[in-house]
Amino acid sequence: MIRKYTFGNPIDTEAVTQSVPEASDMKEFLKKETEKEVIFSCKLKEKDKIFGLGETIRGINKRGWIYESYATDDGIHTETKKSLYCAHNFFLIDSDKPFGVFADAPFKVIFDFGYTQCDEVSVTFCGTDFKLYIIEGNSPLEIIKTFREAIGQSYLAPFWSFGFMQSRWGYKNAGDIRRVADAFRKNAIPLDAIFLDLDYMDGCRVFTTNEKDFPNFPDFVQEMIEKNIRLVPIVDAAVKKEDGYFVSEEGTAGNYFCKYEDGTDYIGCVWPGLTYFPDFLNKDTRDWFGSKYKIYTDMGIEGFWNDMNEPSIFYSKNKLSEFLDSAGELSKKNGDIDSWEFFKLREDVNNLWDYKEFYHNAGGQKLRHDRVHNLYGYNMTKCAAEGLEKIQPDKRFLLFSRSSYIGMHRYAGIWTGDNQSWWSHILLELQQLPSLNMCGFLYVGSDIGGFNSNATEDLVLRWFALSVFVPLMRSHNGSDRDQECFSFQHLNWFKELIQVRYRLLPYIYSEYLKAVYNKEMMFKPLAFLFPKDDIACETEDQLMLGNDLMIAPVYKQNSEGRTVYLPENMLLIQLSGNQYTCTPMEKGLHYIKIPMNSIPMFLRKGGILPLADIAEHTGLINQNKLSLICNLDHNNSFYELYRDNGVTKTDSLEKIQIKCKNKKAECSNAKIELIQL
Ligand code: MIG
Repeated sequence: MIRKYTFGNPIDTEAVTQSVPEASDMKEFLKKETEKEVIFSCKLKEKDKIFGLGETIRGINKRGWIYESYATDDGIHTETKKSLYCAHNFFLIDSDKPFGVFADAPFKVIFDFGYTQCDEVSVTFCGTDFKLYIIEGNSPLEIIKTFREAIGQSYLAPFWSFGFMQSRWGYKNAGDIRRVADAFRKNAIPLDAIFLDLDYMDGCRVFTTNEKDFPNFPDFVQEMIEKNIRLVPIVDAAVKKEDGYFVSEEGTAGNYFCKYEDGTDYIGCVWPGLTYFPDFLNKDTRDWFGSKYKIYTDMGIEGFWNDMNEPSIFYSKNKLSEFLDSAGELSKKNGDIDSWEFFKLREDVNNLWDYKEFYHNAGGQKLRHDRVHNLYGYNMTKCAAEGLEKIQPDKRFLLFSRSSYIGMHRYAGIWTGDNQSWWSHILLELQQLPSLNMCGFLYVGSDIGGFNSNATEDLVLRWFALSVFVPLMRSHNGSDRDQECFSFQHLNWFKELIQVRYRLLPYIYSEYLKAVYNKEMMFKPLAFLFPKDDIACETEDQLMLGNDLMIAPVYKQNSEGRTVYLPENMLLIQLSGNQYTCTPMEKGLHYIKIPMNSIPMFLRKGGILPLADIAEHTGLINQNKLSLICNLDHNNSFYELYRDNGVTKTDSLEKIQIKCKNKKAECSNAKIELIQL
């Protein structure tokens, strides 16, 4: 059951697509209402847990911290941060009477989950126009499904984007990309795509290419397609301000950019230098900017990543002038400034823009940016998805964004931004997965090996061993040290891990499709499936992938394995390249040895894990030949495999029943050859 409460006169975020009846009387939770903000609160019992909020720091149970939903470009994700790139305002309180809350507001919302007072939750809306949804149900999973039905079906990524993909901020030219492609193909390491970061553009001008370093770009795209490697270019939000540059000129002429209060175009600075900011809340801007993706799709490009769309601003023209003026005053002191002046200077230099400086035009309504801040990346990406839909209506493109709001999950996936090469960030990724799924984001992943800081080989290997399960499997970094698998000593270990990904693809993709179509979570905390098991409820470093498989990656350095909790008897499967071992294990705690080149997973009783043969890219996977690992329960096991053509948006979903009885495997699709392992 879902109820809606409307406060004031909110703009439509389009997060909820279902029509939800308006309820009245919200008094039970209302704590304080002023002209500026509205606060709701409720008491927590000792055992209550809180789940949700999508992309945030900290654990799966979010209780015991304060979060601010305000999209922020901050690349240092330590445990005391409050905001990351996204605003995913859905959470649920798991108690005797569990319920979910969706704070549908495009401005800042503060979630105090037992931070100020450990037995109280409060939600502060920093504004008075918003919608609040309360979702009731018998269990967390039921509440989540109700919510997911209300926000509409998640984005369907193409099958090829479930292959392994390599990225690096630092591939300077076509030669660098060729070397990467060749290293993968020469060593027969599976690969489906290589990403293009800023350097493929001409001076970071969006929708251009750099002729000097990437000559004959369309030919280069084709050359890679012939190697079965797709190139995926980055698209930044800001547009270079420059006479003669078509995007800049069309944008100013069409009034497509955000404006100062006086109606002149707002100017800030991002990578290309002085920039304008497309007003993605304006439909005309979206139609215009979205149509530009055709420049690349005409060359054969099938995927994009949208970056810097919080939006990230280095400085605004006005704020920088003010700063330089005050610094100029200080410079008269000939270096003799006191410590307070020095620290103020340092703080000011980090605050050279203000989201209150510029305005949007949303259907004729003039809205100050800070009031709608959390919708910017969402609408940039919606604009891309709609543009791509016009180009080829039924084709699935790869599309993911850095910033997002709930609602964007219908148009694209996300990656979790600039993480670090820290062991704790392997665990952070694992903990973000179920929270993101709750909010509808299924095609997700983080930069394997960490984006910032230099990585060690063991960290990257262990990170890979988690990422083989994650829909968006991309190695990306921007630090000095090379992080590609062929940059380290044990190329074969990496190869064996990536090969496992391709073996697992039928299962991973099937579980992804189930989550999309059935509005379910692909990754669940153990607490959701084993709510009566106290140890399972506190286990935050293992997940259920689908209903049959449990994963438990290593995330600590210098460990030969890890302790795993089994909430029931399961079959331990270790995969490495073509090799596999199976060991039945009893319910309880176990220490398990996990070699660097091997991936453990645990199959529940009655489950089947289907495996494909190793392939060098997704196009070579034989979907009609599956090897089965069965964990028989009273001589029976079963799996329902979802698959489709992986290419079109409609009309190809197939549900296939696979059964094993004693030693005999059967399949509802006669074309599929089954091999029992
Ligand atoms: O300010 O395009 O998160 O993945 O490599 C840095 C350069 C801008 C941030 C993205 C990162 C990307 C980088 N970008």
